Parts: sequence; C-alpha cells; structure tokens
Amino acid sequence: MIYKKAIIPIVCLSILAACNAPTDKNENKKNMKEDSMIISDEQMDKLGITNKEYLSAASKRALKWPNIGNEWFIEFNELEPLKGDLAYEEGVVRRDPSAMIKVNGKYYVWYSRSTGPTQGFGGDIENDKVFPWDRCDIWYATSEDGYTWKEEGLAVPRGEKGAYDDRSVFTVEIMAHDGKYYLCYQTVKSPYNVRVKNQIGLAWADSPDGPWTKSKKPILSPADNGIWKGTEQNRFLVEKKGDFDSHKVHDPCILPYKGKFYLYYKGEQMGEEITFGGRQIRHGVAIADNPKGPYVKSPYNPISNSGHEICVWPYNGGIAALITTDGPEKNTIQWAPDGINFEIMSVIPGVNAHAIGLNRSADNEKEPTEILRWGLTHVYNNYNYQSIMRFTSERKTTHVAKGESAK
Ligand code: AAL
Repeated sequence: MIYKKAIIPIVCLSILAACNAPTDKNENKKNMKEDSMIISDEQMDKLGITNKEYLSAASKRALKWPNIGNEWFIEFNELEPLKGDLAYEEGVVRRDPSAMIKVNGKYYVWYSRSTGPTQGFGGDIENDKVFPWDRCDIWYATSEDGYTWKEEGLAVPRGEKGAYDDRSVFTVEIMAHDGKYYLCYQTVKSPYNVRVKNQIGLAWADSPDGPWTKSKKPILSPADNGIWKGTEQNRFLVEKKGDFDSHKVHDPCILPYKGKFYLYYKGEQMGEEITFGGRQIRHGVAIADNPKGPYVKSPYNPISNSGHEICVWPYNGGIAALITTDGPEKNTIQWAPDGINFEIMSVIPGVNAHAIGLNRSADNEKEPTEILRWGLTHVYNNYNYQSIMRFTSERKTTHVAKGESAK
C-alpha cells in the first residue's frame, strides 16, 4: 500500500485541556463567537456538530484535527510464546529484549538473563537478588523465523568487582551502524540498594556474534542535582528531587539520526511520586557526534512526561515513539519532526506489549506503525521469572457486526 508522505500534521488530542468555564450563558455564547471558526457544511456533517453557534471545547478541538486517516491507530493482539530456547523456563529470567536485527538471513536479539528467585530488599542485599533484573548478564539468541530461537550464549558479562557495572548489566538495545554493532544497556554497581544510581554502558563489536569490547566508563549517568534526605535507605525521602533523571537513567536506545546519534532513555527521579498518570516516569535524549559518545543531554529534556520502556523508530524524517505504562499520556503513539518535540498522533487501547524489542528489519517507512506489526516483548510468568514473547499489532480499519459487510 502506498502511504502518502506529505508533512504529517499533528493530531491535537489534548488530554489535559485547560478548563476555562464561563459563568453565564450569554458570556458563554459570546466567547464561542469571539473565537468563532469558519466551519464548512462538510465539516459540520462529518463531525456531527449540531449548531455552529454553540461549539463545545470538544468540537473546537475536533475542528482543528487535520484531515488524516487512521494510520497511527492500532491494536495489539494476544501475545504468543516463543519456541526453542526462548520458551519459558522455570528458574531462568529472560526479559527486556533488544530490537531484532537481521544479519545473513538470521534474526538476532539480546536480552537480560539471570537465574534464581528474587529475594527483594528486605534481607542481605550483598548476597541476595533484589530484583529479577539484578545479577543479570546480557545474552543473545538467533532465529530463522522469529518464532523458534536458539540461545547462542553470553554477549556482555557484568564487570569485575569494583567496576561501575559489577552488579548487573541489563535492558539492552542494539544499533547496527556502518558495519559495526553497538549494545547499550543499564548498569548497576554493588551494593544494589534502593538509592543506588543506575547508569548506562556501551559495548561494541565488528560482528553480532562478538567479541564485545566494553566502555571503561558509563556513557550516561543520572543528573547529580538531587539531594537525599537523611541516610536511611528510602528513595522517597529527598531534600530536593533534582532533574527528571536524578536517580536512574534506563532503557537506553541509540538511533542514528540527522548525522548524529540520539540516545533515548527513561529517567527516574529521586523522590519519585505517584501522579495522575501513575509513576513519575519521563523520557530524555542525549546526543553525540559518534556512536561511542560523548553523549550530551538535550536542554529540552524531559521530552515526554509519560511512558516507560523506550520504544522509538524513525519515520518520515522524524522519530516516532510508543508511550506505555506510566503518565497521563500512556497508551499513545507520538511523533517528533525533530526527534525532540513529540506530539500525540494516536491513542491506542491498553498496550499489553511492554519492553518492546522492535523488528528493525521492517520497512519502517511503509506506514507509521509498520514496525509494530510484530516483534518481541516479555511477560511475567510469575514474580520471579519472566520470558520473552512475540507481539503482533494491526491497524483498526473496520468495525462490523457478524455477517455485515465493511463497504
Ligand atoms: C524494565 C525497564 C528497566 C527497569 C526494569 C528492568 O522494564 O524499565 O529494566 O530497570 O524494568
């Protein structure tokens, strides 16, 4: 299908529209007239507006909608289990799959892998496993068809004692660029307490099968302008919260973009609160001239006020993002013409595919969400163990009763 690639106008889906209620009826009517718009009969008919003298806030927003189709509106289907080595295995955590790349006819994926149950923070954190993603290494697997996978083994191990990544390396992303391969991932240094800062590391190789060389230092760290209150291990107690990423930089994903390298990431803030959309989670971007950095955080950060795991892809000269899980704009797809200023393009029914690993071999320019037709995600089989699954999504194009024709 040929998709018209004119400049994509932005769907103005104002989730939190300012409410400016006039007090009496006449004033109401006057206000409506003051910002009265020229409304064609065709618009009236399409939007089902009763009286153009009385436009509700919703009708005013609808009148600003650009004339686009439903290309950004999708639904996710039930997840499917994988086969072979990536099928659920009791005792093993496999989660947070990277994007898939296709090399010599085979799909490659990297992921966090650990073994054994999670004890949490209540006991001896020096020896316990505090999260399912604690004490992870980065492993990889390959597949011919995306369903049946062969676990190839370890790609990037934790660092030696004392290194910035000595406790866990996890939640990895892959970038293939100019014949080289780059893995970026989260790192934690021991002891893994609730106030520990999480950073981002990088490894590179000439082949997807490695060997991988790790960066000696993190390529991104949390902002250091937050101040903990007291010394108790309590991440909610702060004198000052600091920037949106003062506690953790997570879920890194590097995209080559406009001759530079955009490292998108999730920020967690010291003194995190529950707000009107769930956890206070935002996304940021850091930009470098070279894949290995140095990465400089954008002064526009945060670039989203919602979301969780980063899921970004290039589309039509800009960058698209699937925003899930947290914040008032969760369950939306957004697009930024410059990779920074994101606008909501669609709202989608509850996304059941989290921590998505996109299929980078898809034709991402075919239509805005083509890259979401299928890919990888993970599920909690139980609190201790997670496994990688396959997701699919489709565009919603009809709504018909049984036996009814769509035309
Ligand atoms: C994920 C990601 C990060 C978090 C944890 C493991 O889905 O957001 O990686 O640290 O959960």
